[in-house]
Amino acid sequence: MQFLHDFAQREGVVLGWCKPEVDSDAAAFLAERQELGLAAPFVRWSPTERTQPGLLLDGVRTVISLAYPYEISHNNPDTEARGTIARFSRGRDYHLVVRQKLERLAEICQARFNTANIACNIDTGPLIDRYWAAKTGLGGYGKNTAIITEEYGSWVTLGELLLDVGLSEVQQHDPFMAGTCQGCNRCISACPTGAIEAPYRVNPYKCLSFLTQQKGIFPRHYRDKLGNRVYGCDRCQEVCPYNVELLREGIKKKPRISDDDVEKVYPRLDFLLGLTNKKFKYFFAGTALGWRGKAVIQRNALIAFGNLGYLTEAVFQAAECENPNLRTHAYWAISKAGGSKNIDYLIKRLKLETDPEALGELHYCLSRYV
Ligand code: B12
Ligand code: SF4
Ligand code: SF4
Repeated sequence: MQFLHDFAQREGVVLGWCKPEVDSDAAAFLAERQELGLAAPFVRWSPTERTQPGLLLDGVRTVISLAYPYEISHNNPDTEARGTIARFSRGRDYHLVVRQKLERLAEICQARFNTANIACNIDTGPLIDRYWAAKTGLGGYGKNTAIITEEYGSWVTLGELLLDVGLSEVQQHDPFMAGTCQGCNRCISACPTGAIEAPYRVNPYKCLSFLTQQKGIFPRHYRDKLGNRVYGCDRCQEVCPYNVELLREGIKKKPRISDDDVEKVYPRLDFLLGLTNKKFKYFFAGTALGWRGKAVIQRNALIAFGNLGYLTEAVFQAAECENPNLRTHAYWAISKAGGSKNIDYLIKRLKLETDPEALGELHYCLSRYV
């Protein structure tokens, strides 16, 4: 399948392909996670839909898995209070980039095999991307559940192309066969919240990546662990031996994010808190965190302020804004900074706060001081 090798080379991606054989172990694994209440709540597909490509494309005979390496270099530029955006969300939205690559490949397959019966799947689609990547041998599971490729470590995002044509050189790997992962357990030890409860088992409700994306109150017992992350978490990948060297060197094939884009990589926390809806769209539409909306990112920025022990006027403005969720997290940040002036400010807010949740937070924060 030289044309696939050529495509991968030209587009700077990794490809693997396999037959769409249904694997009952995978569906059983997903069903078990669901029964234990450990499936991510925003995934609405059933275990059967997630493991059977035939439900997405009638007559499917091949699944091509694609791994797209994203930008990973860039260091926090200066000492200003800044947040960190996880690498998969930096630069152009990977959903768009992977879809574009899959569509380009679809056009080539269409012309070559004279078939229009082709489907793309990415991220929010039914198929479980990592499973198909492992099955095609494109990469293998790490204990942190990430797919690790030889060339780009686990710094890749994934998608699939489904074809009603059989291909040669198919790889048929057993996804649940240990092999790629060196088993060093560094990811498990480094995870700030203990979310990797056992090898190959991540509890999403403990995972900071999940928590930074959830709306509402950020669980109090995980706020300290968040550090300055405002979207996603890379810790269990940063320590993986497959990734460490790449982090030092960067992924050379990819264009670097320009230095002008620093606010999309390490945004100043003040800048985030000052964003209007229009400005948020201007900066973050077209990135993978654009869909999440401004309020969640600002909530995370307030927690980051608290963890850095650093306050600016923007935090006090958030403590008096219209959004009770932001007020709640601003109170937490102010109380973390401590100091009699800040505590007096929180005491004054007791008389003015009307939202029950925010008032509860004020009482909690003050109980540590008075
Ligand atoms: C829900 C989801 C999440 C949830 C839950 C993740 C989880 N591990 O359960 C949350 C929000 C926490 C999350 C976080 C992240 N995610 Co996410 N996420 C998804 C999504 C939408 C569905 C995944 C899912 O439902 N998995 C179900 C669970 C049960 O599967 P699993 O945890 O991977 O478990 C597998 C292994 O345990 C394996 N297995 C089981 N037993 C055994 C035994 C052995 C011996 C072996 C070898 C394997 C094995 O089989 C399971 C089935 O795949 C996918 C996109 C998609 N459509 O697939 C992206 C996806 C998995 N996420 C991705 C990314 C990039 C991330 C983050 C790195 C983002 C970040 N920097 O913040 C983190 C990493 C956290 C982590 N350690 O997994 C990429 C993964 C790329 C890669 N290289 O693997 C995906 C594929 C998105 C994409 N299209 O590129 N994610
Ligand atoms: S850090 Fe070690 S145990 Fe974890 S995925 Fe990487 S090689 Fe495997
Ligand atoms: S992404 Fe962060 S919180 Fe989630 S499992 Fe990895 S290290 Fe733990």
